[in-house]
Amino acid sequence: MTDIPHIAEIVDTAAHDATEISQLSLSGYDLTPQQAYDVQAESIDRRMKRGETLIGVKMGMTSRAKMIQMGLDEMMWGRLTDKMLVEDGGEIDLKDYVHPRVEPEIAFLMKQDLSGKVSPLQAVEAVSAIAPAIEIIDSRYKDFKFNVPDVIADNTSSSSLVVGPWAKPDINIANLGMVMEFDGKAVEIGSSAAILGHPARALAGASRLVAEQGLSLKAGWIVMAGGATAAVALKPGVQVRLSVAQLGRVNFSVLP
Ligand code: OOG
Ligand code: MG
Repeated sequence: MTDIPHIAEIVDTAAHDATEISQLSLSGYDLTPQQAYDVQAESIDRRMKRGETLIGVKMGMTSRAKMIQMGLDEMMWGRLTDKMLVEDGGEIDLKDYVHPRVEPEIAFLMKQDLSGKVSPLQAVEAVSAIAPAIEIIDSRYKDFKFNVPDVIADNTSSSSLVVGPWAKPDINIANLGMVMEFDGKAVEIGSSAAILGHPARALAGASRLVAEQGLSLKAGWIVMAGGATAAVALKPGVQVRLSVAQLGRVNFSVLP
């Protein structure tokens, strides 16, 4: 028997206390992907019992750059809560994280509920706005190493997100240049096309994958499309900025 509540407590405590743990798969917990999603759901329930609310979902492994960096090739998703939001222009403290990295992303704001198999076009029709966004991922596992069930159980390394100004959804987001800077110097340069050829495919993927867990994307939720480039490790005192062509900029800084 796999003790889902016990494993959920392990990953939740690690995330809450920002403490490193060893991979579940190396600690005698060999989960199936479904059991890993059960652990994730239960660990987020624990956060909700502490007063957090669900604000959306994030997609992971939607670009080749991310798949190559992490050595995984399966699209996955995680849950976002209100406590994970960092305001545009805000500050974070590295002591609240284990070994955080940042990723340049695109965020969707849902206009209506969406669930199940939909085309990318149907997916964008359910959106009310689009924004440039930075995801701060922070695997709770030692050395940022994991297999697919490990990372799904750990809420796909979800830690924080910074969302920029919302734009009308009629902008063509197929191929927008994305530049992520540390202190004004480009550290990653990419395109929204790196996200499955078009970020709308990530949104359609989110709709399909949450339905497999009996859920739907809700009106008012944020959906993060996934990193367009490899993730970059944060350093004390760094100012991080993402500029996305036509969508604008989003930034935050790390306390020294
Ligand atoms: C898993 C999360 C991946 C993305 O945008 O691809 C992710 C990880 O790399 O730690 O957030
Ligand atoms: Mg991400």
